[in-house]
Amino acid sequence: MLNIEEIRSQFPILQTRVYGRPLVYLDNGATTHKPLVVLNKLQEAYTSFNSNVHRGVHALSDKASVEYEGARETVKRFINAPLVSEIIFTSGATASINLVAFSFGERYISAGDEVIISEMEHHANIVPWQMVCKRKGAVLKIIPVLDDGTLDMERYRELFSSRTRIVAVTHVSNALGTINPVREITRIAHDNGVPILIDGAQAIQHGNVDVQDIDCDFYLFSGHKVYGPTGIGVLYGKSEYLNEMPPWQGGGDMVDRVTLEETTFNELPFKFEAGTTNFIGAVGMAAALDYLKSTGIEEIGLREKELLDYATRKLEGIEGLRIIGTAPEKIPIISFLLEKVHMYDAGMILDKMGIAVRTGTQCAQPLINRFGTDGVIRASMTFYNTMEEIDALAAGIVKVKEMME
Ligand code: C6P
Repeated sequence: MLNIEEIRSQFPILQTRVYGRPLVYLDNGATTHKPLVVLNKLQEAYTSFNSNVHRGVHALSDKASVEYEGARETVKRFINAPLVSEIIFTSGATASINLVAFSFGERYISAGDEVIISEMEHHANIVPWQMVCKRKGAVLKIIPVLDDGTLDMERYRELFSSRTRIVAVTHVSNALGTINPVREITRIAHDNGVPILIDGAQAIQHGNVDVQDIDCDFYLFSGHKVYGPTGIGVLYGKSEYLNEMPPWQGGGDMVDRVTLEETTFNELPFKFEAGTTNFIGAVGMAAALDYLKSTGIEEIGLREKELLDYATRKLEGIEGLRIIGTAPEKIPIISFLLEKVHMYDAGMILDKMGIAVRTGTQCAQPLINRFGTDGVIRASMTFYNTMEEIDALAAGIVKVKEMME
């Protein structure tokens, strides 16, 4: 059992008041708050070892490099990657997907080839693939979403052809909360001889992720959604692909030898880390992953299931409220519509009550449109949320209805 009061005391921003009311933060899908251990680690980094990594022989640079490479080890252990050289630091999930789409695309995708994504992807896992398909003359094929917000697995199996080069799907839908069966999705791709990228931006903070167990070829996430800093993220990739893929960006640290005529590249993972990386962000993110581990990922999962069940029951009881996304396996995200109130009106009135929810397409426009609407209201919870906050949301929605209907 988690001690939620004690946990909440570790997140200073949760004490904030908004318009004089206690903050009810239900926008954790967009970004999570940071515990003191992360904030303290960032302070320690800037005040005691700030110096560029891999570049100096002096003490501070050495300490910063050790901390940075230690953060890479922490990520490797957290996702159970086989090799530390398979962990690449990026600026976030979006950058990780763009890296793969560009670099894998350069090496492996040609005119007439096919890429499979799903209808439930965040824009970050749609647009980079559209760009590479356009550049290469390749074709994007789409796994449809069923009415309950799960993937149409039958259709998925039928999408493969001898021209399929890669599958890119999300582990968890940011808009519906659906947890996809990524092991099965991966096995089907591999049965067809095709590698797979999994977008873990909404998954890694809610349950154990073991990339060897999933057997995916690429996995990625952002630091700011796992209670770490912004501007840092991770790309895990199997060396058999990363070694073959060309660099994405050129610059310092990603090189082996440079002449004015020609350059040879550094080994993994540095080949994909051009320029000064966000080494302090990496160290802060590692502190966040350690915090999650010591809090207990399993306990977090159980707590979040309780929150989801309670919130679902509460919201289902409100007349005229329709939940979009009713998959049997979900993280604590509830997207909904109110029959007679526009989502933006609802979001703005809830805000005045101190309740933060997200309104709109959730950066997943094709998915939202597939449910016959151009936006939803999304309450995304995490383990530090309370049942009282869910009560406040439900009461807030009832008030919105009273005011607007
Ligand atoms: N989703 C949300 O409110 P970045 O912006 O690079 O950290 O993450 C992009 C991204 C990629 N995949 C998924 C599944 C995501 O949910 C996100 C970010 C936020 O749902 C902000 S749009």
